[in-house]
Amino acid sequence: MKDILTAPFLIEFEKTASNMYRLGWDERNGGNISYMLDEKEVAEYLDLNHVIRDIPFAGIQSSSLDARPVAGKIFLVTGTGKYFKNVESDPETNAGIIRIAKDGSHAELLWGYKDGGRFTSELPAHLMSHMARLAVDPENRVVMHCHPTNTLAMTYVHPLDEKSFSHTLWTMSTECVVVFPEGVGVLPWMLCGTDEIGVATAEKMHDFRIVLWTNHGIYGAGKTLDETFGLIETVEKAATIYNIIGTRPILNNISDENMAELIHIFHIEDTVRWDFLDLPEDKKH
Ligand code: 2HA
Ligand code: ZN
Repeated sequence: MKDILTAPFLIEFEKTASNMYRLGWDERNGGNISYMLDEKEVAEYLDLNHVIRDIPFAGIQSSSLDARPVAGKIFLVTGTGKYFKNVESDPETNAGIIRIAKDGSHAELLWGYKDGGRFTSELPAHLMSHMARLAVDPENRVVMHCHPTNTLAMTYVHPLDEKSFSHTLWTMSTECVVVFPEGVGVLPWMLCGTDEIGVATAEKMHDFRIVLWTNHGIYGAGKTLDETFGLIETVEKAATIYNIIGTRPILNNISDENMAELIHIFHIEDTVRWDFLDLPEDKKH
């Protein structure tokens, strides 16, 4: 059996947490990551028949979380109350590897949460988001939540409707429409850690890989840690430019016609939200 601390998936996870921390996205115990692992890969490092302990989905109502679509799946997940700052130096305490039980009713701990801890309180939102993303993209593996400063600030001052929020972000950097052509989903302020916010996030995840939580942060989903990190990084960059511009008048903007050119050059005609642009019908395809 190989040493789990040398596993590439764990090392990449640790480095991602460190990068997110250094970018100021995860103060204190803010943020959480869940990463669906490949069972065969995990079996090189852990005895999959050895369950350290069962962890109930405490506080999660079975009526809203039916985890059966991900039963048997293995996830690497940050721990509740743990700091992103410390994941890299002590992954076994600050993260854990869990398998969703066969009947979807609880999780089996295979490694980690060494101090008796458990997974993030946001696990309902994560699992519901995984299931929602997997339904539209079978290759989705990652759900990431964090508190990027500028995106958060923008939710205080920008109208929250998805068309206008997405459009503003698209105009803040030429690459934005290419990186997230579906735009971003936006939720109003909601109580975090609850089934309700989990259900609302997962509903948005059918249409978006990025869901903003007003006055709180961001949920991102993707096929890899890099892709998901890069998505959030691009949104946060756009929000930073928005905040730097502030209330000064914009003299030179990216027009919807410019965006149509980008859409054609990058062949994202089928994924872009055309209804988030104001273009005549004949310019939309
Ligand atoms: O886990 O970010 O939303 C800490 C949080 C909760
Ligand atoms: Zn949070």
